Amino acid sequence: MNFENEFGYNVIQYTLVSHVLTLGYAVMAAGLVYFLLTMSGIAPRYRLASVLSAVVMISAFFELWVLSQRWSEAFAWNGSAFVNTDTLFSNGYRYMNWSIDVPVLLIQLLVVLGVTGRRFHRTWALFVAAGLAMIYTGYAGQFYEVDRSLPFWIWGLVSTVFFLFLLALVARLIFGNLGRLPRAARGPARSVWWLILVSWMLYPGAYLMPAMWESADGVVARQITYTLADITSKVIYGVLIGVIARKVSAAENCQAAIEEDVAQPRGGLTSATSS
Ligand code: RET
Repeated sequence: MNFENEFGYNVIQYTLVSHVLTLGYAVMAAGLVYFLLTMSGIAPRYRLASVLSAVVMISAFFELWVLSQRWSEAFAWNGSAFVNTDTLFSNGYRYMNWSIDVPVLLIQLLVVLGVTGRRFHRTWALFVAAGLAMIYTGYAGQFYEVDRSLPFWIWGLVSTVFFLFLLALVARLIFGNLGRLPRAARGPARSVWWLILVSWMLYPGAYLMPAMWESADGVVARQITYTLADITSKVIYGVLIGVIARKVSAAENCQAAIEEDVAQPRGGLTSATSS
């Protein structure tokens, strides 16, 4: 039993969730095309960042697709509301997806910040270990979200410790490497920090939703929160990582990156002054 299976839904509530889950996987498909097609403007040594964005898109696409299918199978119209069938809806699929995406998202950061050698492997291992620990302790806790007995709070708390550790690691990594980035890439790198801070915080918010808003509207709010978190932490994040990779590539004299830089001034007069 999960939070979502506790309630019946009116037409608006049911359809909102259905639409928002569809938006989720549609954005992942769009992101996949974007990341693959913009790869050519990045120097080969940073292209791994685009490949990893594509990996994130594929895994999230399938997870959100399955979740969306589950939503429509788990409830049926009974003449006055959408009520439970014998299929359960579960956010557990999301946690399985995070076990792929969280390590991959963090490794992208190492690639574009130009961390190499022993430092790369050490931070890589810490990211994977702390990321998986955060996810699987949270996964254990979410099984108790309906009665919210002790395990819900204990596992949630343990997961939060790993989360804070990861945030500290990311902050140190970004701000410690800012000086090694070309000037044009420093702004986007700072934005990546704020994006991670805000978008990752939405996930514990969704975990806590049963405790804050125990109703069908709470379920709608939770799925909107998850989708917002997914789009920002995976797609917008990937776009920013790509911007950094292109700036670094251009600064390292990668011809393709220089030619594809749409923000590069064209020279000459603008149409407003020339006419
Ligand atoms: C849990 C359990 C409750 C406490 C905390 C959590 C944090 C989850 C996070 C998930 C991030 C997921 C991402 C996925 C992208 O693909 C596990 C909900 C702190 C931070 C970034």
